[in-house]
Amino acid sequence: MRTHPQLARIPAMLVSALAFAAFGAAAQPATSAPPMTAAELEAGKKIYFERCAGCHGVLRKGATGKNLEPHWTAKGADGSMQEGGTLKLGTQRLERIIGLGTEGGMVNYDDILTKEEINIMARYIQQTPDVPPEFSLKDMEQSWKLIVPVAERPKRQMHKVNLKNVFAITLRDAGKLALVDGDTKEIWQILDTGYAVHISRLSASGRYVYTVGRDGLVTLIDLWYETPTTVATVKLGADARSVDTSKFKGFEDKYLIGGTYWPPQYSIMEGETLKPLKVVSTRGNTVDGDYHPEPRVASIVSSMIKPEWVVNVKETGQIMLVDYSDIKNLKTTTIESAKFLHDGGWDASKRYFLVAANASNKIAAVDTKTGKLAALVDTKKIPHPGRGANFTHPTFGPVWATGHLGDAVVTLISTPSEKASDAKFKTHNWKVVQELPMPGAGNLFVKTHPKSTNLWADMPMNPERENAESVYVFSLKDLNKAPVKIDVAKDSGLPQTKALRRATHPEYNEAGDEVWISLWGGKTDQSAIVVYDDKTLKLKKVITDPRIVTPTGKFNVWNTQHDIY
Ligand code: DHE
Repeated sequence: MRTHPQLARIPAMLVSALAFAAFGAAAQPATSAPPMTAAELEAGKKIYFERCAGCHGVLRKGATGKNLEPHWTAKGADGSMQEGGTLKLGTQRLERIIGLGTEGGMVNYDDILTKEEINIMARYIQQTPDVPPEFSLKDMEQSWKLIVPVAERPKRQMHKVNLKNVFAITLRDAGKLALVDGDTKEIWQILDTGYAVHISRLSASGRYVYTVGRDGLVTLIDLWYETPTTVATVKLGADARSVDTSKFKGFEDKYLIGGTYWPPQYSIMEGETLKPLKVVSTRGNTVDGDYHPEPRVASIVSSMIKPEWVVNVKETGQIMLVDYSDIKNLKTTTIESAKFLHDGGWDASKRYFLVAANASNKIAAVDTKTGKLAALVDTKKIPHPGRGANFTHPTFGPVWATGHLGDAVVTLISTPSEKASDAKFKTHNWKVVQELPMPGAGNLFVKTHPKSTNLWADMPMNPERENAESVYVFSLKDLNKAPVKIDVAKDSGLPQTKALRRATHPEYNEAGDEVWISLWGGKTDQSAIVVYDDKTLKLKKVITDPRIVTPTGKFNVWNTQHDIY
């Protein structure tokens, strides 16, 4: 059968980068699943990986998204649509869910996928899941490219760009990273990276940017060249989300750690070359005591007070403190928290790491000094902090903020402080002290800055266009006041498109007086980065260019290097 023209538009580069060929033998349709041609199966496999696996898991056991195994997606072998009193989904219902989304938080795909693609996906997820191959240290070594050895790199910064105010910006569907000069707001360089770079992190030195693509490709970019240059790449596996360097004194940038969704493991590399050194599986038991075959590595952060990384394992709900002082004799502390661990950030003191256990509607706080769980805080539905935001609340002292995908609030949690002047706030510690009402659910990221009196919150996953395309700004001086709405799509001056132009990921500049918002449009639409003055909330600049497509995360060098949020 001929591939649908929409599918033929997907660049061949992405297909090979995603290594779908490596996903093993073609899936064998379960006896009850609707038939599919080999071309449809391949298309389904590719779309599932790009759009669905992040939430539902490669093995479709479910995490942020529901379980999608055939026992309840497909008809029984006898044609029955019931299993133990549960109504099975079947093609028509699945098509509706994929197209229109659900109230449970599943986004609608009718503006991203064609009708035919939606039909393919509805049939694909009734088939037995494909089990991708493992990825060993040897596979990493074979993928490793040291493009410029350390000795051949510049000995000093070869330009006058203010590196502290450079922004690394993911161009998601283009598989690229834009480096934008924050002072001039000019695009400095656009580089090829892995597909849909999820995060960029900075070296402790501030010289190197590390990106990790959804396809598991880590790219090491040297900012000292006349124009930023990729000096090494390595593949971690088939599907990844997180990286960080070693930041403890004496170990600065000696190592890099990367976490993968598939295979479920983390890998340790040399920080300046990406030479693979060690792979550690995260397979094991959940906090409930059940074995899980796919415990994916979610957020990772490097401690400044010990030679340790905090590695959050999604499906098991276990937080691992990985001591990198002797990687041949690796010691890890495993801290029980709750499921499913996702994203998170430091409190203001940088002693506690707060991470969303999103399916449990909790925030887990780990004390990196004692190596123990400090608290499990109940919150509203599906907390999604990004890295969160820290500020001093007028009544409750130091707080850390998280937004929610599943509820219309921003939650403020009191965090401990060793300052004598904060002793009076101790009784509030690890309690939700305030919930700031938002106009709807669907928040992904909140942000503030020590020099700012504002708290910015996006809501790109809200189903209403006017909400998804706007951001909301709370005044820290009066948190009882409703937030100011800013219509980012309108301010961009770009024409309205069929696809939503989601306003997302507020990021401050180095000075803390500007906020940059990504306007994340359709994969073929020109998008923009819209810059606001933080004090006046007035539009300052629209950075747009035909190459700016699907911008998502933005990482200011100084703020990322120093965990300022
Ligand atoms: Fe993310 C952070 C996983 C969907 C943009 N995202 C993270 C982190 C994880 C994660 C584990 C924390 C990394 C760290 O700190 O080490 N994200 C996932 C998913 O599993 C999920 C739900 C589905 C998927 O298939 O990936 C998902 N994420 C998205 C998006 O749809 C976003 C908006 C656009 C995209 O690129 O796909 C998106 N995620 C981001 C960004 C961050 C992030 C920008 C970094 C936030 C920060 O400020 O540090």
